[in-house]
Amino acid sequence: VYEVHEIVVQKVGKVPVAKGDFSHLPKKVKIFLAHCVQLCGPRGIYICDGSQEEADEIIHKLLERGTLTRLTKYPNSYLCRTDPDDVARVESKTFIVTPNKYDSVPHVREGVKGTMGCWMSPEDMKKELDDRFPGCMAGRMMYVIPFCMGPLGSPLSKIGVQVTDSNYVLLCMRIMTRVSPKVWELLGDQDFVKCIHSMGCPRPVQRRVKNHWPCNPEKVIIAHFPEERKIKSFGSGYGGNSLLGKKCFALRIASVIARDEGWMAEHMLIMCITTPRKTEHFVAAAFPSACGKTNLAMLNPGLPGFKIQCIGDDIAWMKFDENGVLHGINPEAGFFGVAPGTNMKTNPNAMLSFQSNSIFTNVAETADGGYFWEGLEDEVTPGIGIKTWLGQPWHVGCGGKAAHPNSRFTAPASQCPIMHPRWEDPKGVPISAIIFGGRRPTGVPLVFEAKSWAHGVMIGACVKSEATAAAEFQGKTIMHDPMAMRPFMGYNFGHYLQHWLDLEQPGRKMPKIFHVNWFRLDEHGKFLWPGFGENIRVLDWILKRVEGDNTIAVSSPVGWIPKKGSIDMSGLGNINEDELFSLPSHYWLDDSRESKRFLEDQVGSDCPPIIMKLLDEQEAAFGKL
Ligand code: GTP
Ligand code: SPV
Ligand code: MN
Repeated sequence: VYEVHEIVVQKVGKVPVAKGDFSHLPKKVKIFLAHCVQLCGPRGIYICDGSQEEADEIIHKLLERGTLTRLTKYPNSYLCRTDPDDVARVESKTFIVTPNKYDSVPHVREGVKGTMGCWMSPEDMKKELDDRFPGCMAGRMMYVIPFCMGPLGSPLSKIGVQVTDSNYVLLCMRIMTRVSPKVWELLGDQDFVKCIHSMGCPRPVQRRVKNHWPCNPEKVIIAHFPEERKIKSFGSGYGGNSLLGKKCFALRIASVIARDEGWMAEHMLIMCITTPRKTEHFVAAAFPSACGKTNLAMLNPGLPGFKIQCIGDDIAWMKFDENGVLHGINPEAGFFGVAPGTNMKTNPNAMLSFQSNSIFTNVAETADGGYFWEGLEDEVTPGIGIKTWLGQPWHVGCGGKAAHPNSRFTAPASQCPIMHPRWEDPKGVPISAIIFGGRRPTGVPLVFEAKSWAHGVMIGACVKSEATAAAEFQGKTIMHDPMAMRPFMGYNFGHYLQHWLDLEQPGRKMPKIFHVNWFRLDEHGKFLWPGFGENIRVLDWILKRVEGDNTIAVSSPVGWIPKKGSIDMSGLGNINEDELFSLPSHYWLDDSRESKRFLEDQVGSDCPPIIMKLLDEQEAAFGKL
């Protein structure tokens, strides 16, 4: 043990420790850092403590360099423009690495390209990484970030250590996770998730740096090693590619840990609804990226007598407790939310969360030092000068987009005015319903309810949505995004479905499962449903069902659907309820067949038979109508 320590100190000894006390770090951390130093060759090590002073120092540097612009309209808030080639997650370069391919991805039909995750063999990945990481931090500082996903000390929380050569990443990690020296104490000699991130732009730089945002788009790679609990990310500084606590750890690595330990790591918001009946319910909801989780989690109810409180807006870790009740925590500490569309009408609580201490990435800027994006037209001084996310002059009505469609705000969750007092409860909150949804322009009604847990798993497996700007896809194609987890699966999706099915056990109180669709269009391409705050009306119906109201639902081939008139439409004006709730047989026959084909092609023999059986039954039921 002593020798290991000596060797590590010698290896690290070559580079100065610019900040922090290397010698008192846990032994396993020292060994990890020695490996990172040897591999990446930084000019120094900076051990972060997460303090405000530390952030101030980094911000000062980034303002001088031009990476950040101060938004003078709000205290301690900044705009960051990335390289225009580094604006979203890169799914095609995101890999799960396991010796056995089928631990990572399902058996897809021969000749079909798998879409439920990308696998690479350890040997091939070694070649890719050897071509990128050696010396990748030359001339740069290596920041060491100790972070906790979940409340410090919660039995549901997990610890990670990220090294990165991006100080933007450090600033965002400080908001999105709990960065603290207490993590070192909590960690002791336990294992942790090892996160290595580099912009892939060693000095002297080879590539022209745009917007003071060094990156390496041609060489982006994001590699996950579930067995070693390790993540290596290269070439991109963008959110889901670089804030490794978020999608890489809290979903891809954590989904594997969750399977092994019997819990769930899901792409879900958690919210609390207090009804006029004074009942309080926590629900979790999974929608694909940019399909409305943040908006639902902070909804401003359009009906009187309801109160909404937020626990989390993107990721939920959930585990059945000793009484068989599913409890969930939000492993994150901040919001990395879609900016466009957010305004005081659609999501006032999000707006109030980022009035200070926030970072805005790829949004536009007003001449009076404020942020701007599509949707804020009525909330800025009329006629004010605007600079787009690319730095070009722009004004309302001149065409083109001011903000990138995937521009985001990064804000501390603690600043959201409606955080639930228990949002950091180490035990988590009891979950009474799970909701799936997506952008479904045709065929799919506003809400329906699964008939059983297994039926709910089938409904989750058939989640589809229009592609959004959160990843590299173009155009409005409808894509399968089962459980809203397609881009975030850490293991074979068929095994994941089986894991969900296996969670149903005697003595457990299984949450009811629902499907919602806020995005159905009429024949003119207009939304049939006002959405946002009015979604409370659907939640109201859902909660009445959770409370056991059997008078408001009727059976249909997709599950329970609202009895006519059972959703409160008061004050909404003209809603075409018949169209909003219709279940066109021809559509659902096609859709059932298409979903079966998807599962046969993409999940193959790994798909639990019950899922196919339930889809067969659905198809047969529509065939009879
Ligand atoms: P990620 O952070 O990518 O996981 O996204 P998200 O699921 O949190 O989506 P978010 O709430 O940020 O919403 C994305 C976009 O959908 C925004 O532009 C919203 O304005 C829009 N949106 C959200 N809810 C609704 C709704 O109820 N109706 C309509 N029409 N649009 C909505
Ligand atoms: C998503 O794409 O689902 C996000 C943003 O929440 S990112 O962190 O980039 O994954
Ligand atoms: Mn998300």
